Amino acid sequence: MLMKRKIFNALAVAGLLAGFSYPAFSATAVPGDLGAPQGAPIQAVLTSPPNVPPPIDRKYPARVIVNLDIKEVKKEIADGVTYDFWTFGGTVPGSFIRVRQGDTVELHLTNPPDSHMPHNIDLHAVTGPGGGAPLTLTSPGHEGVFTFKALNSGLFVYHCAATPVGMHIANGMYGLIEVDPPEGLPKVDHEYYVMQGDFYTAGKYHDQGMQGFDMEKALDERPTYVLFNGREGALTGDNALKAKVGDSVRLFIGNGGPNLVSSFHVIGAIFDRVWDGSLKHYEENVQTTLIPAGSAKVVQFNTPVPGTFLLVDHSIFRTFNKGALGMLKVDGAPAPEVYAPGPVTAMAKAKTAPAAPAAAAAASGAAVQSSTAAPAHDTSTHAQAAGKPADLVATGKHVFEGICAACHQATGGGIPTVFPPLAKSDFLAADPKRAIHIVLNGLNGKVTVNGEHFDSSMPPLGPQLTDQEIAGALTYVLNSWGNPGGHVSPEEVAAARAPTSAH
Ligand code: HEC
Ligand SMILES: [Cu+2]
Repeated sequence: MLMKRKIFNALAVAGLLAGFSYPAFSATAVPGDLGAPQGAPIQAVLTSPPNVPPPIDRKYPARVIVNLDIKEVKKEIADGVTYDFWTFGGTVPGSFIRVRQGDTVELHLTNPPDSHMPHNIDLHAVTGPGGGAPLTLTSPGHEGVFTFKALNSGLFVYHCAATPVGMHIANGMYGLIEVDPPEGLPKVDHEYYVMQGDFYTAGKYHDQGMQGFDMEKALDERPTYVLFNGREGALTGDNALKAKVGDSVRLFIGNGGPNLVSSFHVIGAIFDRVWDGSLKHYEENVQTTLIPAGSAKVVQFNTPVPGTFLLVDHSIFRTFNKGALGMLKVDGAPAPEVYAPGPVTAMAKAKTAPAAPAAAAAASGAAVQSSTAAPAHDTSTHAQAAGKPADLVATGKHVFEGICAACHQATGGGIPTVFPPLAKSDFLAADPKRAIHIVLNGLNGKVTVNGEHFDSSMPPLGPQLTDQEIAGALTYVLNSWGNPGGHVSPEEVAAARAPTSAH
């Protein structure tokens, strides 16, 4: 690095000696250059994820000052698991930077005295060797400064490139810089900042306590965690991204790596537009978009239907077993003309007594893996014949594994922060009959199960399951995994379906 720096300086000096002087170049001769900076220098607005600085409506190129502070911080990577992160601005990903094409960016990188490492910054928005890294290598207690002109519009990754580069990135040293085109981007209701990264801890997934970096796992590209915004749960529950029915949402979505390529997908949404590179051209109607390590895309979609939409890496074990899960909660009235359960068939009606309020189901977006609902129908004939508790449990096991296990897991253990456990659930034990209403009508909002908080949504299953099947599933749950036992009868389910019909 030092070597390169010397060579670079030597070349610059040689250039000057040879009679070059930079202003002698015509400013507009460089493609993408919009001329000399005008007006007083501007202090860049930086934001922490998932927030994005406001769009730039300035009509001229300016000199923009970016003050980026390195922070080495100990933080939770998952509940009860801590990790020593290295960051730009204290967060993973680092502070979001937004400038306009043609701007001259003066970047100040400070490394505080209590840091342990030298760091630098390579911005993919830079045209110049090393993207700024050789000019910004900064020891603890120092500041590195360099200036570049943002010649290309687009969304770009920045990262630390100090040795060992992989380790600096694996520890969280990356972020995004958006270079708005001169005419700006189309207006949307929400812009959010999300970045995927893979993490290599000494212990296994969810091993508690402080976890060090595991170089061997990193070399083998075997991450312990794959995360959005540097922490499991950074974008779920209370931290979910938010929108209202009818809004337009734009995600600035990056992948810091260091190793994995992301198959970014939002369950239940189609990206109306995906920009890669130039913000002039876009792909339409994209279901899953590939984001290479060290790259970023802008995706945009509308939210006409309420509910919870899951942000995932469609290399899906990463989502359900390594933490790569985010949520977008869309509030508003159901839109049954776009998304609704049913229509309920005559046969289903006969089985289920008065039909449950079907439109409510449309409000629930948690229809994750809802195709697993199919096996339940195989059991329905059998279920109709079943009556004794032993048969109920057999039916119930089948229903549970076909439907409930998709979320609550076959072990009943649930998924931290997203799906509560049913095994030894204190919430279930406190009022087993309440569970009948939960399965019939779904459950939204905050619940606490075994001390863990959940703020998610379970879809109503009343329209889809018979009284027999629901009674069976709950009886099976109550008698499995060390739960207190007990029995829910089909009659109790039938009564709960129609609490007000007293004829
Ligand atoms: C699509 C995912 C999903 C499916 C399928 C599902 N649940 Fe749930 N369930 C949830 C979520 C999410 C919650 C917590 C809702 C909240 O946070 O408000 C929940 C909560 C519960 C609770 C109360 C909390 C607890 O842990 O005791 C019970 C009981 C329950 N579900 C039982 C079932 C049963 C039985 C089935 C199958 C018949 C089932 N669920 C199917 C997602 C699901
Ligand atoms: Cu670094």
